[in-house]
Amino acid sequence: MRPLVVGLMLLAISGCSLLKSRYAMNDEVYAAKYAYGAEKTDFLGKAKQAFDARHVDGLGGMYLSGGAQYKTDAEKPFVGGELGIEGYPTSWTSARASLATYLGDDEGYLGLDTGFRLQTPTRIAPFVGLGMFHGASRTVELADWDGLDNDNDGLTDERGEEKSGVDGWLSAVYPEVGTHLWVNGNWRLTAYGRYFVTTEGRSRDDWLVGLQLAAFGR
Ligand SMILES: [Ca+2]
Ligand SMILES: [Ca+2]
Repeated sequence: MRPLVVGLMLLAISGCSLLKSRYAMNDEVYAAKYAYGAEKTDFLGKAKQAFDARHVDGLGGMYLSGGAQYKTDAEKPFVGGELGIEGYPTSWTSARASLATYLGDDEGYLGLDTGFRLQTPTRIAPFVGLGMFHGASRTVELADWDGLDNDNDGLTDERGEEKSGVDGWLSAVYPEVGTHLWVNGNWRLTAYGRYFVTTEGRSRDDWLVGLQLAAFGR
C-alpha cells in the first residue's frame, strides 16, 4: 500500500512540475536565477528556463536504484539493487557510491559500487559513465553428501540438502550510458544501461538495465 501511495504522490509531483517551464523553483539557486519568469511570448526564454539544469552544481543526495540483467536465453537473469549517495562537483559531473547487492539463481553478491558520470547540465540529460563493483559472494550448493546437517533441520544429508557460504569475491567494471530527467529542482529520475565485465569470466559479461530515483539538496 505504502509504495503505491508514494508512487501516486511522485506521479502527482512530477505531473505538476513537468508542465511548468520553471520546473525547479524549489531549488534556491534556480529560483534566484528565474525569480522573474520569461514573458508568455518569450519562447526562447521559456525554453531556456525549461531546460536549464546548471543549478545542479553542488547538489548532493541519496538514491535508490534497481536493475536486471538483459538475457535473451532462458538463463535466470541477475537482479541488483543499490542504496547510495551521489553528488555534483560541477553541473556536468557527478560521483556516486552505494551499498549494492546482486542476486542470481544460486549466488549473491554484496559490496560497494562506485562510479562517476559526465552529463549535460540540462533537465533531460544524457550521460556516459564508468563504474566499479567490489563485493563478497555468497553461493548455495548441494550438500547432501558431507555427513553434516547443514541446514539444522535434524536430518543429515537428506535429499536436496543445501549449504551456503561466503566463498569468494566479485569485482566488476562497467561503462554506463543513460538519461536523467529532473522532475523538479531536487528529484531526479534516471534510466541506465551498464555493461558488466566481471571476474567471473567473459561468458558472464552482460548488459544490466535499471532505474534510479534520487533526491538531492544543498
Ligand atoms: Ca539437514
Ligand atoms: Ca549435509
